Amino acid sequence: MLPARAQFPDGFLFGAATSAYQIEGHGQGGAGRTHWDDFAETPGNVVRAETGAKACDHYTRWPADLDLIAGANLDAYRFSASWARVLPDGRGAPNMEGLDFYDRLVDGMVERGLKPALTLYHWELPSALADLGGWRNRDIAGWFADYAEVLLARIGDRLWSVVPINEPWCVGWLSHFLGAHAPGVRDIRATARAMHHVLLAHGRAIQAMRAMDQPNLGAVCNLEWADPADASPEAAAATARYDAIYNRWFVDAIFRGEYPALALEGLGPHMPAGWQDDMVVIGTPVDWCGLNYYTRKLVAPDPGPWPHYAEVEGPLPKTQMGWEIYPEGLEKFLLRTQAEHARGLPIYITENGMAEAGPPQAQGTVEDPARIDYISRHLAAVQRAIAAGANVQGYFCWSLLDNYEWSFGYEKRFGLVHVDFDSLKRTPKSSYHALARALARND
Ligand code: IFM
Repeated sequence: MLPARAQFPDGFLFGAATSAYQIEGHGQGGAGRTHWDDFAETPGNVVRAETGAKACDHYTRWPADLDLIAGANLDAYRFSASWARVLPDGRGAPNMEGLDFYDRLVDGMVERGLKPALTLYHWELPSALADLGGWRNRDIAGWFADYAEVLLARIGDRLWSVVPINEPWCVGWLSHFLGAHAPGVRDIRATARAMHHVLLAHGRAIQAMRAMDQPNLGAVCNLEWADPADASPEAAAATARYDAIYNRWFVDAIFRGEYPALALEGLGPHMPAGWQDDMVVIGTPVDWCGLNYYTRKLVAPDPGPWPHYAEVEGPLPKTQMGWEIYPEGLEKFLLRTQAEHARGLPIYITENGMAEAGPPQAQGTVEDPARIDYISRHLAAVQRAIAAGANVQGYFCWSLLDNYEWSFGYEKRFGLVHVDFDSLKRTPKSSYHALARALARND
């Protein structure tokens, strides 16, 4: 059973999150080509080579989707805009149809009493900019700030909050070191540059938005709790290195203006010249700290090249993604974030949820008790962190709809609402109904 709204502090915000490429249907409305289209069309990168061309067809079905959010008694909707829908070539002439779409969408949220929480970039880089080196090219920081200005000049007046980049670790490390996301590069020099330029773009966009008097600007990083696979000093050292790269690089830069030494050990020699001079821009103050949390990792030493670690399968129950369910990690991160990074600023859990497969039953219901249990255990972790003094002010569930789970295509189902990817019919799952009951206001 999910804890009721009344069991959280007054004003605590509940929301659902999605992203543009994962739900909109990027093949419609004049959007430009993105590096995810290129990545997916390269054999072997994505399950069944699926793309976001159709996705959930949110582009035309958005009014019904917003009704679903309001119907779950949620307060806010965390959505993203596609850079390539707004500026098909990443720069230059805007796609008016794209701007009109986001204008209508934001109006639709306001009409339903939902707070619009915008993310400017959730991974669909225009291919025209990828051709110029994408995140490896320092100029991307300026292109990104220009895109922020174009979009916010149109919709900024109605937004509750804005975040420049979703999960910079995925933009930098996952996409340029592990090669598991677009552009699928595996190169340490590209990694160092992408991990720095994505932060520079964040800082430049924050400055551009401050100059426009845009309120309530945040940063959203994904964190995975790291535990050593055994009690050896070598495992402890590997875990500290993993933690530095994954969980400290981005938040240390944004909230402390520095990079962790353990990560610089390997990335330092590959950083762009003069990177130290950018740290003031990167550390431009924000108004809140967003944290996306799903799982933890067990880490062992590895004899290979830096960073000399390997992930080891853990013993805990797992989701459809194979990710261990570990709510204690969320509690620990909230307390660490409060002490070391947010330091009094509001903290939001901007994504949390699980993938679980389950088809609709004959009577048109989808039973997902494991998701209810997952959310309820993570909300309990939030309550414990609040009781221990963390300034947590909201929780967003990932995700409203089953959607395009990147290199896993449409196979992994994170939604509170089931989507039939042939008919595009939406069926709220039992977790959706449980959330609606827990969040109902009795006044
Ligand atoms: O689907 C993703 C989302 O795009 C970013 N955060 C994690 C989710 C689940 O993998």
